[in-house]
This record gives sequence, structure tokens and C-alpha cells, in this order.
Amino acid sequence: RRVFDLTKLDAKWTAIWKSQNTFLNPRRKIAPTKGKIYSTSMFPYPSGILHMGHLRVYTIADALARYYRMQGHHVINPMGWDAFGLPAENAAVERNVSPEKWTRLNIAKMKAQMELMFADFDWDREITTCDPDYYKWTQKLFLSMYKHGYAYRKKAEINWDPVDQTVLANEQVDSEGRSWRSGAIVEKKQLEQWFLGITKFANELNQDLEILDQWPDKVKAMQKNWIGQSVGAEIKFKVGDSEVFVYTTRPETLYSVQYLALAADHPFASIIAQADAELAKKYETGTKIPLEAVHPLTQEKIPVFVAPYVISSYGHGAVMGCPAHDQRDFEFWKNMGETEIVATVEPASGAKENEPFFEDGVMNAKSGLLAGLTCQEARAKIIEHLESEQIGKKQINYRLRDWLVSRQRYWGAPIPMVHCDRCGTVPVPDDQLPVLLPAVDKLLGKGGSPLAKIAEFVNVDCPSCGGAAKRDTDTMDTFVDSSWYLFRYLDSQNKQDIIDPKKVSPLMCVDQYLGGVEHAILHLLYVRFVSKFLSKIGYWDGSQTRGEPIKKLVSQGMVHGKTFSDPQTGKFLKPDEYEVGPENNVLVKETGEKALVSFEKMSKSKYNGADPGECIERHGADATRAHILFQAPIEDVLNWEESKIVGVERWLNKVLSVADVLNGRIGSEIKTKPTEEYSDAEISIHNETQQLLASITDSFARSLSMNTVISDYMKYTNKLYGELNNPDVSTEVLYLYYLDLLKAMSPVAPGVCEEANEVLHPWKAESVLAADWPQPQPLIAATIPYTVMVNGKMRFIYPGPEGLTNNKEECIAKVIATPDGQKWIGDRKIKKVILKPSTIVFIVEG
Ligand code: ANZ
Ligand code: ZN
Repeated sequence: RRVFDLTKLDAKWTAIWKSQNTFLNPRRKIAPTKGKIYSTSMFPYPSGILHMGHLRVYTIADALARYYRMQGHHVINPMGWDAFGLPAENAAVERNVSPEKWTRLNIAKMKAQMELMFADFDWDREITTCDPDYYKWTQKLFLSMYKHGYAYRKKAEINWDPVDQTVLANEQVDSEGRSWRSGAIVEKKQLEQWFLGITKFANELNQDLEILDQWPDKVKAMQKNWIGQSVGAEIKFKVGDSEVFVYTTRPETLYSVQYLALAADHPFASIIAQADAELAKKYETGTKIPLEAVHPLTQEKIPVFVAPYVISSYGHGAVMGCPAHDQRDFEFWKNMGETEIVATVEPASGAKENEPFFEDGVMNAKSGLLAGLTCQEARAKIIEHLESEQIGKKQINYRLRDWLVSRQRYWGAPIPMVHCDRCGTVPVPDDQLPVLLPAVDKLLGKGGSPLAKIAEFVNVDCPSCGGAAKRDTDTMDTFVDSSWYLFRYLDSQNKQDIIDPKKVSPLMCVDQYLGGVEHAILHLLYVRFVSKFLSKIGYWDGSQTRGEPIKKLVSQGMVHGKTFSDPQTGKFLKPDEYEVGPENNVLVKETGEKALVSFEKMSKSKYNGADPGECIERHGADATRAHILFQAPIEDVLNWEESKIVGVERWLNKVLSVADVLNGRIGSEIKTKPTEEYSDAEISIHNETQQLLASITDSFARSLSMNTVISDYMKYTNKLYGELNNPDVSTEVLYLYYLDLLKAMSPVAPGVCEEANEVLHPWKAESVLAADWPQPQPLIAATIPYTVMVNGKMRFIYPGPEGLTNNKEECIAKVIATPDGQKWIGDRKIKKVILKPSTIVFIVEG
């Protein structure tokens, strides 16, 4: 058996494909006959090097696109660069180059690496978010939002990252109050900032999760939680001549209300703070203030407090205090030195009077018109009552806040606004877009609005009055860039507008979107928001999907690296700190002890990183692709072990050696054999390979079970290989099913398939990648031996199709038609036929 060097195939076939001007896939030459499939993966940030996660997701994306092209679909499989952002800016400061130069260099490097892994993207749709041709339209999007009332500026308490020296969105601060990027504890500051009105879509964003039936439940649950819909009521309390509104999710506890609590910057609290600075100092820990509220049902006077747990930006920044039924109210009440509580809700059984009870239960006698009802019933009834008395109404609140997009950084799309002393905030007119980012040789330091230091940028004529004015010196959050790129791919060359609705509408939605689960909230929520906005203002027709842009979402799992640590110290071992000992045990060099082995997220500090480029160099692109697909189902964590690739290499070599053997047998004229003439062994090849093709097709089209695809290829290969020397199997039949194998394998291993196709029949010019997908064919019923008895004597064996005896007429006709049937039965009159599973009994005359 000839041994093939898989690493030799990469350069050879890349050169051949590229010479045909079909990127990396000759199938591109063939015009599609079926509808569009828009399949893409989250575009990368150009860090300069492809990592294992990229290798995994782009292999999947590439194999899927190749599959759909073979099926005849019009495939959209674009690639682009999420090129603005903090990492490039920080890297540029560290290396003393411009972020632009750094980014462009990285893009070139990564593009080359994508080619090395055979990833065939639509480079004619390529977009780079830091191109003026792209961010011009990011700015236009911002202005459209402004025009339609979705972008506004306000002074707000914001999250300030003291390390990166910039504002962060709420979504970019984790539950411990740390920056998602720098990890620094976030500080609060008051600043004038731009916001995008995502909350205007809060209801749709929440509700439409229901129609995303091809999204992972986990992602939908995370989004739902982030949006945080809360159904309750607003209730009006009289305070002096004025009134205070509160928001509550438990309006049925109204009869338990013993006080009102305001946020420290509630207007009433602010007025009092101005008059009494001493009192204001106590706001931080909570204090009673000299106001009295009137209970809307009992008309009793209740005290008013300022309380630290009341959030100013949620609901009305005011709470009706129910110490008996709310944990936080209870704690606060105690802290204020109060002891008496008024309970109106009790557990359904084991009622204890005047005990705090924080769950749903039954309303007791103290709850007026609600007495005896369950909490749920009481909620509906009290809302009805409040509405009829005009002292309250049903209200829905969301935890979701508007999206803060101003960043005090250089490397982003400048916010296209001008501040004029006379005219106020003035949008930059469309014909003055893009607002170009001024070129810099190098940046002076991190953050602090670098653009504010560039006078030529800042000083500008007011677009409205023509007088001296100043540009906004902030840039946009990079998540704005990536919030609309899925649309731009479909019309990437448009010089007139963001996108052309006529061009984009027929190509939306994204049929499958692959990405990491780390984007479950931020990116995917922004994409949904902007898509709904663009649909609403007519940039695309989203009426079929309520403006939802993504049909199927696939979250691929992370790639973990093999990690060695010292069992004594727990320290991670560097490659030169361990060695392979007897029985393949890995030993700590220093102590000779067995090292601990685990798989962890790849990181420099764990010395467990792996480089896709090196793997490709050692084993070739196809083996690397097949290996990464084979190692785990795509949604699971993949434990990367390069050494296990030998199985895949052996298989690919076997595929090539079958071509070698068949080449020695076939002539240039390949005959086809009618299936009726197939031997049993040939039927079994047909049937087994059709079953495998059906399974492979299903994996590509539906389940995306790519690891099963590889094991099916292996079974298929072994079947053919095992039949190579079977005298009952003809070369024609082997050739036919082998060619189907090559076609079916080509989305995963294009180089090997091309090579095998060439080895098989070097005289054939056409590429196997250009072939149609081998559609699974119906199975051929296998023949089994039927014993035929005539008038009590066993006369002959009839080899017939399985299940023949289920159909009496067909069975009799077939058996009589054979030479044996003619001899033993002929045209004698048949008195009776008895059919058993493998025996046919004739009783005939004479
Ligand atoms: C009275 C009450 C009684 C409440 C009770 C709860 C239990 P979610 O579910 O998060 O929407 N609340 C309202 N506005 C607030 C604010 N600005 N800051 C802090 N807390 C606020 O929570 C709504 C509940 O949180 C509301 O229902 C209110 O307390 C409180 F037995 O009102 B409740
Ligand atoms: Zn002006």
C-alpha cells in the first residue's frame, strides 16, 4: 500500500483552486439552482493569530457552506473583521505603532491563516469595521437612530473603567462590578453620554424570544433574564399637595404598606437635601425625612424615608415599604429602629399572625376587599380597583437599560455630532459623512478621549449656523459596529446608503449563525435590537420574522488544552518541566512524580496553548479539519490533543490508497452496472453506503453533528476498503460508491478528495469539489433463498428479494417465471399456495 504525505497536498491544491479564480472551491463556478442559505459565524477581532476556537468554528462554517453549495444552494458565507476596539488601541500604545497599522497587519496575517486551513469565504463580501467605507454607515445608523428618537444624550451616572479610562455599558460590567475587559472594579461617574434607545424595544425583544425556536434555550434564558420583564402596578401616594408614584410587583400587599422609601436623588429627596445638608449626609445609610404620605386606601398618614436600596433609575425611584412581606423592607425597617409590622398575607396553612412572610399565600382579614383571596387573585382585583379609583394602574417594567455607546477612546467610529453654543447638539449632515478618524502616528496614552486633544478634529463649523463649534470627541462602542454587519455583508459595496432594502430583504435572515456563548447577551441582543430598528424604518422587510435577523443560532463549545501540573504545589508545568516516563506517564522532572493531567481553557499562564498553524504544518489542513470536527459534538467543550490525530491520518491515507488500487483496475471507459445485476455483496455495499449518506446528509442539513459525519466517513471507507478484494464485487461498483464517498467527504477534506480524484483517474479533468451532492438512494432489497416445494417435494431454491412472500400474486408470478418454475410448475393449474417467510409451497394439478 502506497503511503501518501498529506502535508504535500495543501500548497498543491490551493494553487490549483486559486488559478481557477474560484477562491478555494471550484464549485463556485456552478450556478446555484436552489434558494439562498445565509450561513456565517461571528466575525473575529483581528488579534493577529488564529486560535483553536477559530479553527473549530471556521472549519464547521466552511464545511457547511461547501455542503450547501453542492446541494445547489445560493450560499452566502462571508467573512469580515471586527476591527475597532480597545485591544488594538492598547496593543498599539504598548508597541508604539498606530492602531490602524497594527490592525491592518493582523488582518493580513489572519487572512493568510484562513487560507492555510482551506476556509473558503466570500471575500467579495469582506467588510472591515475600521474602513471609512464601513464606519460611514455606522455613523449613518447612529444618525438614523437620532432622527427617529432612538439616540439621545444625557447626563448619567455611568460605569467608569479606571484602567482602560473609559465608560462601559451595563452589559460590560460583571456581577461583581468588574470590567469585562480590564477586570478593574468599575467606578461611578456623572458624565454627558450618548445612549441608544434599546428599551423602546424591550417588550418585543422579550416576547419575540418565543419565535426563536432554533436558538439554544440557554441563550434565550440569558436574554430573558437580562431584559428582566417585571409585571406589576404603579400606585399613586399623596405627599402634601403633590404625589409620589411607586412601582410594585405585589400590589396586593398595599394594606401592609407602612412607609414610603425614596432613592437619594428622587426629586423630593433632592429638595430636602438642598434645605438640610446635615440630613442629606444620612441619605447614604437611610433616614426618615420630614414628609408624610397618605395611604391611598386607608387614608392613614405614613412616614417617608430615603433608603439606599432604592434604585433611582428603576421604576419611579420610589418603593412602598412592606416590612411584613418584603425582605429588604423588613431589614430596613428594623435598621430604622421600628418593630411593629402589619402582615396581610399568610401561608395557606400554619398561619402565624404578624410574622414576616415573603412568599405568595392567602390574604387575611386585614386586607379589606381582598380578604380570603389568594395573592394571585388579589393582584388582579386590586389593580382593577386602583384603576377604577384612578390611584394606580397595571405597569410593566424592564431591568434592561438604554445602551450607553459613548467611549472616551480613539480607535472607534467617531460619534457624528457637533456641539454648538448657539444651536445645541447638531447632527453631522449626511453629505459630510464619514466623520473621519484623524490619523495618528502613535497614541500618547490609554483613554481620556484622545480625540479631544486633536484641535483640527475638534474645531469645526456648525453645520446649522456656520459658527465655530466643536465635534463630539467620543467614539462609539464597538458593539455598534457589529450590531449591523450581518446586513452590510449582503450589500457590502453600497456607496449610497447603509444598505439597499431591495437587495437585502430577499437575502435575510441569517439561516445559521455560529458563535461562542460568551456573546449570548451583549452582541446578540444588540443585533436583534438594531435589526428590529432597521426593519421598522424600512431598511429591510422583517415582517416575516418580526424583525428578527437570525433563524438558527449555534453556540460552539470552547477548545481546552491539555494541562500538566505538579501534584505537590498545584503549579502549572512548563513544557521543559515535565517528561514522558515509562508507560507513557508524564512525570514532573524535578520530583519524578506523576504529573496531574487536566484540560483547561487555553492560556499563556497554563502553558497549554496550541497553535492551529503548527498543527496544519505537521499534518496538513484536511487532517487538522477532520480531527477538530471529530473530537467532540460542536456544542461541547473540545479537549484538544494533537497526538490523537493519527486515527484521522490513517483514515485519510486509506481513502487515498483505495483510489490507488482502483486506478490500477479501471480503464478510461468506466462502465456502469445495472443494479438488477448486483451480487449480494454489491447490494450490501449499495445499502450500507446509502444509509451512511443519509446519515451524513442529515448531519449537515439538520443536526450539525459533525463528529458523526467523520465517523460515518470512516465506516464508509472501511466498507469499501474491506470489499476491495472480494471476487463478488466488481470494479464498476466499487468505483461508483467510492466516487460518492469522495463527493461526500469533500466539504471536510477538499484537498484529499481532489488528490484521490486525481489518483483515481488522472485523465479526468473536472474537480470532484464541483460535483453535486450525492443524494442518498433507496435501498435495494436484499435477496434471500426461498425453498420452493411442489406437491410435497423440495424442488428448487429461488433467490428472491426480501419480503417476497408478503405479496402473494407477485410471489407466484416471479417464481413461475424462472426456468426452474417453468420446469416444475409450468402451466399446470395451481390448486393452492402456502407462503411461509422463506418457504413457498405449491399444490398443483396432475
Ligand atoms: C411592594 C412590595 C411588597 C414589593 C412585597 C415586593 C414585595 P422587580 O421584580 O425587580 O421588578 N422596587 C420597586 N422600585 C424599586 C426601586 N427603584 N429600587 C428598588 N426596589 C424597587 O422588583 C419590583 C419590586 O422591587 C417592587 O415590588 C418594589 O417592592 C421594589 F411584599 O413593592 B415591591
Ligand atoms: Zn450653530
